[in-house]
Amino acid sequence: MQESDTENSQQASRECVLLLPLPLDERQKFLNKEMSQLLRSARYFISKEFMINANNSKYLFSYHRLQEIHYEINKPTIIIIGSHLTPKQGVNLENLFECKVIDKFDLVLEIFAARAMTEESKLQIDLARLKYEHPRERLRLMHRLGLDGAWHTERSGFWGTGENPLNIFEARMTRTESRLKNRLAELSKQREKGRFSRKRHHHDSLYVSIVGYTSAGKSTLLNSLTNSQSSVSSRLFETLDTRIRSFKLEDLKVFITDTVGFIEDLPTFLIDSFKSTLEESLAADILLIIVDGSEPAEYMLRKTRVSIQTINEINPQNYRIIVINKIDLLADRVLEKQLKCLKSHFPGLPIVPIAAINDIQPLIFEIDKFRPKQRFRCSYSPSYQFRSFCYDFTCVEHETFENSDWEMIISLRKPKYGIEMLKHRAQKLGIKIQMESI
Ligand SMILES: Nc1nc2c(ncn2[C@@H]2O[C@H](COP(=O)(O)OP(=O)(O)OP(=O)(O)O)[C@@H](O)[C@H]2O)c(=O)[nH]1
Ligand SMILES: [Mg+2]
Repeated sequence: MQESDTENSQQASRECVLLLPLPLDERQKFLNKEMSQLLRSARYFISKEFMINANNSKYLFSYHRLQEIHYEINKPTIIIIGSHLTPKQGVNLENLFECKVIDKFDLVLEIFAARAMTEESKLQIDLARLKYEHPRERLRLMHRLGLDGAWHTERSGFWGTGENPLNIFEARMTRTESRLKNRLAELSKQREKGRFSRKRHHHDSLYVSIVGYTSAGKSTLLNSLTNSQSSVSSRLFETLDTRIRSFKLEDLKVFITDTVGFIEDLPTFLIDSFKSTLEESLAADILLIIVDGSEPAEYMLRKTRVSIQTINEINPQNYRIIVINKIDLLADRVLEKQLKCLKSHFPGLPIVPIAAINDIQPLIFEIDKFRPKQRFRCSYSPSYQFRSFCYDFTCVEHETFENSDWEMIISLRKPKYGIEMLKHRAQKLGIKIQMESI
């Protein structure tokens, strides 16, 4: 595992001026806070920061305030906007400040581009960048040609046939986009072949996928489960390329995938560009949705919601478990509160608390439940405590209650261990049980 934060902060040398929307609600507060994390991850150093009323459709921010700032900051080299800009707003701000203007999406793309290692993720980023730049480049070109405000079709006769620079530009964009898409389709087909051959060879294996908000601890969990050395950092979007590793749970081989993290407030076309990779990563038997339990409850809930929404967009039909991570940083009382909070907002989803760095046993136990099952009839002297223990640790299929004996039909994935555990519990509670394989 490599922790490279110190190194990163030393390299954080690009200076920028940050313009944030004045936070009028909790969501904007959260997004502004996240913006500084994104800047740190992209190695920017903020020389000045301003919060401005976002009440102007042409420039996003109050024009009057922007002029004051322009005067105050003299000659900035880079201005970063803590929000998304329409192409028109982006170009207007560039013209106003006469310098490079980067919005939130642009910034995320920069981070992604710096992390991309494989041909596929590089192409996916190129495609997203092309879609982002296309309308902006067109506006810049129109500005240079003195066509501001006029749509090129309105002036089609102006350049003579085939000479219109806007038509040439559009044709170039279309060619580049289809070249990128074709190559991505080829790569996707190759991956599909790999996946099928893996499934054919390991048909009795279990496929698990780790997903969740960026920096929740996905790669740390992958490392702990498989004893590997994927890069881990508090920088956002440390992982970009999907990784598949495997580990053994006794006789059961488990394949586990770690992939790009999610974030709130990204345009769908970025998710679209990564869709095929995400689709493959999410095509697993179990989806582990990792959340950082050490964050304040409202952030934890917000990030869990974003993760589940993003997953739902891809719509995989598989079993989901919420894994609350970093519990080593929590007092028992706080953990209880966080668990309660998750349970009430996401009813029906099992929740497993872990510390990916050093305490993953509860998750292994949960994954192990997916082993093929063996069924038993379990008769026991009436005890509500024992009954609720069975509900927690086995799969109860049916139960009957007679005066002297209660009975359950249960199934166990690891019969030897399960029977031992039930007997041990019964002994502690001072009740009699009888187990019979059926
Ligand atoms: N205290 C504590 N820190 C953890 C735990 N798990 C992860 N971390 C820290 O959380 C940070 C993010 O961990 P990563 O594993 O890189 O998170 P990720 O979800 O893979 O992040 P991205 O790849 O950026 O999406 C790192 O600084 C880890 O050391 C944990 O159980 N306890
Ligand atoms: Mg990671």
